[in-house]
Amino acid sequence: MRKEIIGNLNPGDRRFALVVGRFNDFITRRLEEGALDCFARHGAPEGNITVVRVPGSFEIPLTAAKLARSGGYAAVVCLGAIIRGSTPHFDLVAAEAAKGVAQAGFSSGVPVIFGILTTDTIEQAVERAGTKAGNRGWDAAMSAMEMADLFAALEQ
Ligand code: INI
Repeated sequence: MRKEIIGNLNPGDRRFALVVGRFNDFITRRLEEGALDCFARHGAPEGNITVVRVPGSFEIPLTAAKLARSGGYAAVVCLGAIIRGSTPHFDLVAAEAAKGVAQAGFSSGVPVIFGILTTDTIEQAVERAGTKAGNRGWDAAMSAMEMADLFAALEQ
C-alpha cells in the first residue's frame, strides 16, 4: 500500500526560534506578531518560542544557522523586510538573504523557514504584513510547525 508521510500543524512541546530583522521594523514587527499569534493559536506554549533580533536581513542567515546548529530548536523562522524602494543594494541583500537561509537549513539539517519579504514598494510590504495579502509571518510559522512535525515523522 502507498505510504504517505506528512507533517501536521501541531507544535507539540517543540521549541522554535524566530530571527527578526530590525531594518524596516514597522513591517517586521507585524510579521513577528503574525508568527507569534500563529504559534499561540496552534497551542505552542509561549515559553517554547525564542525571539532573536538582528540588525537587518543580511544578518539573518548566520544567526539562523547558529540557532539551527545549537540543537535546541525544531525549526527556525526567519523574518525580515527587504524593500527595493529604500535601498540601492536591494538585489545584493535579497540574494544573500535567500541563499543564506537555504544554506542554514542545508548545513544544519534543521528546517529554516524563509519569511523575508522582498518587495518593490513599501505598499507591497504592508500588504504582506497583515493587510490585503495576509501575513507572511503567520505563513512562516505554519511552515515551521509543519516541517518540524514532518522531520519528527521522518526520523521514526
Ligand atoms: N536590511 C533589510 O532587512 N531590509 C532592507 O531593505 C535593507 N536595505 O534597505 O538596505 C537592509 N539593509 C541592512 C542589511 O540587512 C544589514 O543589516 C547591513 O548592511 C549591515 O550588515
